[in-house]
Amino acid sequence: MNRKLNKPLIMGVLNLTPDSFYDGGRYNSPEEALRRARVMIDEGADIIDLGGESTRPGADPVSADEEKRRILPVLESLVQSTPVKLSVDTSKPEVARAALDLDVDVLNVVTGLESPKLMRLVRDYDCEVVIMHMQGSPRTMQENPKYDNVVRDVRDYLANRAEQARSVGVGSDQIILDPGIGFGKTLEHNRKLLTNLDTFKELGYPVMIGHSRKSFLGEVLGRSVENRETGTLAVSCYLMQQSVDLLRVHDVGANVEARTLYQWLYASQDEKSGDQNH
Ligand code: HH2
Repeated sequence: MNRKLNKPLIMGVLNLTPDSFYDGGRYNSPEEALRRARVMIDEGADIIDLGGESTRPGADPVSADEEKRRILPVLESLVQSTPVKLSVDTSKPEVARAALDLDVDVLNVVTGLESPKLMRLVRDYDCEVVIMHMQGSPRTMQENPKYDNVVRDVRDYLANRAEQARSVGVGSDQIILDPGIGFGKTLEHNRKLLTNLDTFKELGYPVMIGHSRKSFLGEVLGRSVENRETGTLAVSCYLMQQSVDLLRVHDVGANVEARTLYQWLYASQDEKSGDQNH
């Protein structure tokens, strides 16, 4: 069994917003944001995901101009100075195009790549895209989320979005799928998704999970958002065991350490199975 060295990839979250549920308001200037990005890169992030609009439950949308004003100066500096991949978390074609013009590698689209314009941008710029499932919109998504069967419904939705993207010429190697933990999901919905990840892996695309510091951890542990790093790490280790391909997290250093230990443990298992084969 040969596990790829950097698996899962660790995507570090960098929100340039006043109101994100954990890091909102922390990086108010491009200088502070760049400093944070450099820390995450030093800690071993494989990808940095820049966000200019909070999608936390109840969040109000912001204009494309405001999102660009928040993201583009930081993205421009990072593109010139960092060795890691860069991603932009946006659902607006205008913001996506401006980021792609600056050479961003990944578009992280929490609205399922439903916009044909965004789909064409992904095809034309040949970037990677995270297609995430959300029920409803951030403003109301947690009011009363309902599914016939959450695992099947989310899987069918993601399969359909990926197929739609392929039909306009997006390559299979560009697509990453994400069931969208906490986006129009109850505690039980989140648990069902997290315990049926094979169903998503079977679609044949890399799978990403964004569980970091989310409210399901608070509900289970009774912890505030500031005190959910340990809970996040516990779930990260479980996700590594489930062969998830990318983890989107706020605490990059801790997750990279967990991955190093996980790989070390599996390297010893690989040696054992190698011995048995001789
Ligand atoms: N979660 C958040 C934002 N973007 N993208 C993907 N693909 N998957 C996720 O689970 C995901 C995401 C929410 O987290 P955060 O960015 O920290 O908060 P906010 O939306 O309040 O800015």
